[in-house]
Amino acid sequence: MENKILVTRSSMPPYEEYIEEIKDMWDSHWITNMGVKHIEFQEALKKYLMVENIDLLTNGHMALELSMQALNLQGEVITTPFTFASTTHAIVRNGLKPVFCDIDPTDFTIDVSKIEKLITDRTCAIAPVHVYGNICNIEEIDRLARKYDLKVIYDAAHTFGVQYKGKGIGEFGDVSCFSFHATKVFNSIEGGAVCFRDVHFGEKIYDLKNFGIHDAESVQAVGANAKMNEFCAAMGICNLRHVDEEIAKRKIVVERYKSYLEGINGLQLSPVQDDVKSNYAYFPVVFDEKVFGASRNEVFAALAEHGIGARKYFYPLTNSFECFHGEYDINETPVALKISKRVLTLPLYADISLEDVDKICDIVLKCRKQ
Ligand code: T4K
Repeated sequence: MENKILVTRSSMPPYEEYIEEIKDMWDSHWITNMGVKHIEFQEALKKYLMVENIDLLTNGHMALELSMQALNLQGEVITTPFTFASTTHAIVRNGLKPVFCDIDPTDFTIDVSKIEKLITDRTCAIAPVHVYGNICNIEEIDRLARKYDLKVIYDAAHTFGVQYKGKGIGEFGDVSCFSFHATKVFNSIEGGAVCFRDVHFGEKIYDLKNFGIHDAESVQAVGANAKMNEFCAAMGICNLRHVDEEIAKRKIVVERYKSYLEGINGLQLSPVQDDVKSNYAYFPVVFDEKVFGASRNEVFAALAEHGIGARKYFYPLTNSFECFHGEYDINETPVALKISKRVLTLPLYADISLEDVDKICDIVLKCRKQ
């Protein structure tokens, strides 16, 4: 592990800062179930993410799963297979049917021109994913949702702190689900949040994350246990103090990568999106083997030989998972299929040295067969 450069590395606050933050708990003995840290973290996040309503959960996955339950969805949900297992699993675990839409070849989010023909009388919602920090076409999704009376649940796991047209990204759709997992731009060790429009939805989520318990003598829903504990909330409070600095450092790393890889024939990088304040979450590179002179898998192997752990996010597509027993046809999402076979996310975190970035780019470029 020691000399390896991995795809990411968790941001940690100064040790003393965290110890100071958790000290009170040795007096109070209150370590979970919506304690003071939970409340403080939630308020701080509400401000930082610029959202009206927010609730904390144990992770991003439970944010998605319980949101779909709270919305009382039934039938089909239009989504994409170019995502982490979580998005699709949240749909299936709610007894809903995922209907896979293809992705846009430039920003890897749902291709809005292909949504309408997937809508049937069984469609109840759209679950689009903001991928790598790139945001979906929010206006068009909003228009379709209104036209067909559909709910919109954004998977915003990759878009912590992203703003669109000066608004927090969590303000769009009916619900946006964030992840604060250790591998994300911002972490609370494990953690997640839902940002939502409807206060009634908020009341439901609050109950659902606590077994559906409404009060001491009334259990109104079949809920789960998805409460964020006080140690995670304390980590979140500390990391939030440093997140702007971390994002600024990520930007420098991304610019360094671009200085080597932008404009190279056969390499496609993530776009800079209009009106978007980015969080520099991931650095994906799509390799066109014929033009570049090396395949994604060859580059992956060359990096691995040097102890560099790039990752194939997102490969395989979720609609090809064994657990679905061939229920879905991957050829119905050809762009997603093509990108998933060609994409590699290169190491990106605030403290990666620019020398390491240079080394990674050098290895990538040397893979080309002359
Ligand atoms: N929706 C989307 C679009 C998502 O990407 C995710 C999660 C979710 C929903 C669900 O949110 P959560 O329920 O997780 O909050 C990782 C993460 O576990 C997962 O959170 C994340 N997406 C996904 C993209 O990546 P793995 O299996 O690739 O993680 P792992 O353990 O291989 O870690 C990757 C690298 O991170 C390691 O090589 C080193 C570094 N690392 C990892 C850990 C666990 C650290 O530096 N510290 C750590 O503690 O899934």
